[in-house]
Amino acid sequence: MTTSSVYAQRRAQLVQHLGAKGIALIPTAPEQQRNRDCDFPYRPDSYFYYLCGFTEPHAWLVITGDGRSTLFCQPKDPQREIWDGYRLGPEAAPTQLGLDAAFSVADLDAKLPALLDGCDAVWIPFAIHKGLETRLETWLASLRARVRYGALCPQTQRDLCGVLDEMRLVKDPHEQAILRSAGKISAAAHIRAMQCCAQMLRTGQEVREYHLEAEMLHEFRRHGAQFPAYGSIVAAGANACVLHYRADRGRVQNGELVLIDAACELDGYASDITRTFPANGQFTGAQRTLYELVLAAQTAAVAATRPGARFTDPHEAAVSVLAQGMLDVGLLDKNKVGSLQDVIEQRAYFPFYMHRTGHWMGMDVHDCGDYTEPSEIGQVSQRQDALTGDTIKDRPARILRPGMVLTIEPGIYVRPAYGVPEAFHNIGIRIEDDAIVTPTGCELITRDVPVAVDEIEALMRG
Ligand SMILES: [Mn+2]
Repeated sequence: MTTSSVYAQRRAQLVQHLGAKGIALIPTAPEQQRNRDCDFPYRPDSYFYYLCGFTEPHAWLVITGDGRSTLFCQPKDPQREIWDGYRLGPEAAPTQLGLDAAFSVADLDAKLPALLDGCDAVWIPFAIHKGLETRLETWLASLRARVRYGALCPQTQRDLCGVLDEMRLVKDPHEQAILRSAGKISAAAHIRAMQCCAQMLRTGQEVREYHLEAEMLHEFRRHGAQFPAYGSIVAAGANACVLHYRADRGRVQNGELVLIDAACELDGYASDITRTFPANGQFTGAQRTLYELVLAAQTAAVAATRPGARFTDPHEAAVSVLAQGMLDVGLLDKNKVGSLQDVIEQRAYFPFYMHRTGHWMGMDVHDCGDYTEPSEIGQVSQRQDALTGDTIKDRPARILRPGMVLTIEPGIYVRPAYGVPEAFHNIGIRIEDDAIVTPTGCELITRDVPVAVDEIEALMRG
């Protein structure tokens, strides 16, 4: 299957939802200025890219219920191309991208009213593109001005995100292949950073968090990945207890752990890996105790990730292992918090484990897709949260199906506090892998970098 037929297939699937007289308008992302004369590196909008694979800015895709796809893109311009680079241009776009027609983006205002004429519903992604609604209103107003001459205005506007989110939630083979490649590159980067860290310490060099970040970025780019998929976290020692810490200039000390949550984006698809390792390549007893606990929680969560299970099942499996472990190692005092069941019900584990065990992953690292099962959306139950007292509305969680992709990332974070064993103070551990749900269970696509204590120690040993 050619790449352009992958996109054609997705557009055909979308057309099924639009209705014969529907029309969908999908702009790509705007360029974003970073500071004077400098833009952020350009990345196309995920929905737009998903439907046509086109990466230039200033482009719109229009898909109509009769199955036709029209692209509006930057016109050829020899002068601008000297400065900004090659443009595909509307003449070459239909053949190159497998579309029915293409025009200059400068013709949008002239062409859109005619394309909207006679349509019954306009589908746009709601609340994503600033100014889109205003732009659409201009086109609708100019169409309405012509009703006397027989023009027909659409009656409804509908959110395109719902339909596309459902499609994007289940990854096709083309997407799964890119996700696997992204996972491999990111895994190699983690190994590189681990080995570099131990090597530098062995040779008496000063190690800073940014040294390890640099190794990660080097490895991403070396294999063709365009960007990091999100802001890299490289946290030495106590910094690992700050969940959204960024790679900074903290000193990596012999004897401490390092937590790295960093991964690349390849051809529009994210990966998301966290590893926690001893800076010098050897876990201490206390580090190992907590690490093995988080790993056991991850193993339980992986086992719970299979078709037919709920999205929340891996989280509940991880929480159960972590909570029991917290009682066993003395992070929680049985005399104060009671049994395992009490710990879970009262969320007594929360000071040490305060985030969810995973999220959807795809083009966006926190990918789109409903976390509630669509067929059970009406089954709402209410409960009081044990910690905050807030009323929480629970709806049945999404049922996992083959092709869904999610992260599995339990952790434990111990800030110094009265009553918490001192040996565990300032230890922060997270282990994160990316899983594709398969017909029988799940495939971990990021395990080229190991998680077992002895395997990590082995690869960091000279
Ligand atoms: Mn993640």
